[in-house]
Amino acid sequence: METTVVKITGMTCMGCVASVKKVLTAIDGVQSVDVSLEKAQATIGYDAARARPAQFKTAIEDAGYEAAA
Ligand SMILES: [Cu+2]
Repeated sequence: METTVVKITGMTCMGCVASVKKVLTAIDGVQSVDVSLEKAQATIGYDAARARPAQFKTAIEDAGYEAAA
């Protein structure tokens, strides 16, 4: 399993955290998601054969937040 950290701008409450976690968890190949409001980041564990980091950024942005790898 690969792990990547994505910085996220725009999360203001636990609802945002839940939204981000939901969209990331829905991506095929994602095995674990830890979203921190304090650190403004998501730590994502994934199968590199099935998911690519670019997908995480897109999913976060589609959910209404800014993402930077
Ligand atoms: Cu919120």
